[in-house]
Amino acid sequence: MTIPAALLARLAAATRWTVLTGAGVSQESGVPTFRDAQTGLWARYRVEELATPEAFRQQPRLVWEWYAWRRELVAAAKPNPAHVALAQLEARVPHFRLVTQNVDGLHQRAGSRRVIELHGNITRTKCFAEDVPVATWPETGEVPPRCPRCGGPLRPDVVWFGELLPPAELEEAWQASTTCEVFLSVGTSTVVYPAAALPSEALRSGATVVEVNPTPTPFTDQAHYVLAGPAGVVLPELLARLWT
Ligand code: BJW
Repeated sequence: MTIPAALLARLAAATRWTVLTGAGVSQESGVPTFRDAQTGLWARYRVEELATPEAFRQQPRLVWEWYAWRRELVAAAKPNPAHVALAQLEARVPHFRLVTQNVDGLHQRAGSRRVIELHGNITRTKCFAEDVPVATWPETGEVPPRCPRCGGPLRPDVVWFGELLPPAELEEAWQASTTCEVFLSVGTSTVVYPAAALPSEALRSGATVVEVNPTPTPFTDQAHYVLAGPAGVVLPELLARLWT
């Protein structure tokens, strides 16, 4: 992997970094990305058909079971070298912000301490009707289980299409993207808004913007630098070139 010397110099001099991650970062941990075909039982569904409040209203059991399957996948997955490299960056860079669209918690399991989760976390559950977190519920065999307070259906605590992102996290991500010196967009297709606007906002605010992705995205042509390769290879290499 060739990393331009000018980029290395820019990164070495910068103290304010913001990194946006997407599903590609967890791909090497065996967690499927969204715009790749799903596998096995779920191959005939598209994420747009399952990750919506309408889908949950119409087919709550189907949607709950999709998340139950994904929760098991995530529980069995381990952080990969990309997650580890980002945790190491947090420890080295004075003002480092990690913004993720991922709901799998693998950044935290790799040691990242401050993670801005824009789309929630699949390991948490909330009440569909009341929108409040629910930690435990009676196991009655019903799918989805019911909220112990109101009796309504429980759902994963993630952000579906058509729902608002958590306002504090979105504001923090916006601040981090518009005040950094370097911005890395890693393993995201940059098609799902408002997260997809963050690399452009960083660019507009004067940051040096780097995309890390083996495949071009709608943002690729705007990035100052493109490191075309898997995040689990590119990020450790970047760290090694900067600090050894
Ligand atoms: C590797 C790799 C390796 C592979 N290394 N890379 C403006 C314009 C148009 C539409 C809208 C707009 N604003 C809002 C919308 C509507 C909608 C939207 O954006 N639609 C678009 C599809 C057009 N947005 C919303 O509804 C959002 N809400 C909102 O904005 O509220 C206000 C509003 C509502 C309605 C209208 C207007 C305003 C909410 C979005 C919530 C997204 N939720 C999901 C599901 C989360 C829960 C769950 O996990 O089930 O979030 S969808 C899914 O996509 C998930 C992801 O976080 C998100 C982004 O996907 P990501 O991470 O980029 O993954 P992929 O699969 O797309 O890409 C993987 C990439 O990795 C690829 O590029 C590979 O090449 C790469 N890769 N291996 C590095 N080893």
